[in-house]
Amino acid sequence: MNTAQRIILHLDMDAFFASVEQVDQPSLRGKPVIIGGLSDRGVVSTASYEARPYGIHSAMPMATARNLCPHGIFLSGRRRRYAQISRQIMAILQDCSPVVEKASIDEAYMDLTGCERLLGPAEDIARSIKDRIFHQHELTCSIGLAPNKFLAKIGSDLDKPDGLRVIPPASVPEFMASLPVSKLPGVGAKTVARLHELGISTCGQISQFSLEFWEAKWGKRGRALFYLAQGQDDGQVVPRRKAKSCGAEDTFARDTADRETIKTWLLEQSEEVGRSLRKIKSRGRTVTLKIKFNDFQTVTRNRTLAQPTDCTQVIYRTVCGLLDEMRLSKSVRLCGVSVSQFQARQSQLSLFPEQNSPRDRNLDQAVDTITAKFGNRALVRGAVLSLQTREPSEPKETK
Ligand code: TTP
Ligand code: MG
Repeated sequence: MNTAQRIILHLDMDAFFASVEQVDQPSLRGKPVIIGGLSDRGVVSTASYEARPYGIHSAMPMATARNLCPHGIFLSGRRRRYAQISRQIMAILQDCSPVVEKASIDEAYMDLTGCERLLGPAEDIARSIKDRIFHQHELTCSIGLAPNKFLAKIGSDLDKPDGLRVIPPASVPEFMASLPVSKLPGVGAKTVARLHELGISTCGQISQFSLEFWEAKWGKRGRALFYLAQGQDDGQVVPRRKAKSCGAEDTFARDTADRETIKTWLLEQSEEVGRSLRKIKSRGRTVTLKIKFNDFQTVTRNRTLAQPTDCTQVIYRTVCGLLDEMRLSKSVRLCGVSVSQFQARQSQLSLFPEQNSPRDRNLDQAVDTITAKFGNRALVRGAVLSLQTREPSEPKETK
């Protein structure tokens, strides 16, 4: 494996959700801000750097976080706002290089190999990315630069927050020698314990045993461990494939069996899905309704339309029809809408009339124009607003 030729950048935003809140609400700056589910079963999504000295971290039960930092500011978070900022950050990266792989809502890899001739040294590119993100969003990020994805990701974590760590190829053996085994991807608490039994706590110690030793011990996993411990990884930076479906779902703060409440959520989700489809200039033929009951049983129902659609009203009417046909024997915990089976837009006249009326299309256009100008929350169809003042949804954040 030859990893010396590539220059890989990994970028990860600092305390992402909490930092966005601190930018949008300046009164929160410098304060411990904790984002997550605020109900009894809620967990922490993230905490600002001011909250971290109290021991608060992602995935911790919210009740524990409240005990650790009673004066903290606890917020349920605004997923769509974070997704919007995430898209804008990815656009800044794509401006520098087309080879950008979005790894999660706040992290991405870039392959800068060959970019240096055009854009200057990789470290300068990294600094200019950090500057642009800060100037446009007042947000800081941390970047790792290394000969492969694995090392770049480790690098971005080393000097957080607002870090920039370069791991040159020549320094890799020394860097790996002292790196704790727990930093290796796929090495969880169990593997760490088994390695400790062998007297191994650093990657350097793994490398003291031969490839044959690790293969005999743990097979394929042992082989992967051996190469990773030497800082070798030939994973490619793969720009995301085009979406095959577009969806939105929400977990309710309180389970409900009330169809009208569910339909109001379906309207907001249809709005979101329709807007996304129009933005990416795609239309889909299959509309799917997803319902998760309070015992976690999940049911999906779908309908294939005669014509592909990107129209909010068509999506909404279809999922409402599917809901009407569904028996709600138990309370519902989550509902979701998705559209799939994308088809290219056709300019020639269709044999079938559009299922959405000109009035629906005009309404979609008006909503899109206003949200493009003022953000996604600027205009939400009336029914959604009346629901939101009654019952905010629990955020469901996944990385
Ligand atoms: P991370 O990058 O893991 O965390 P972070 O950006 O908040 O903090 P750091 O400076 O250490 O990178 O995750 C990015 C966002 O993803 C985070 O702000 C909230 C969300 N998230 C969850 O919702 N649940 C989780 O368990 C984790 C780890 C993250
Ligand atoms: Mg982050």
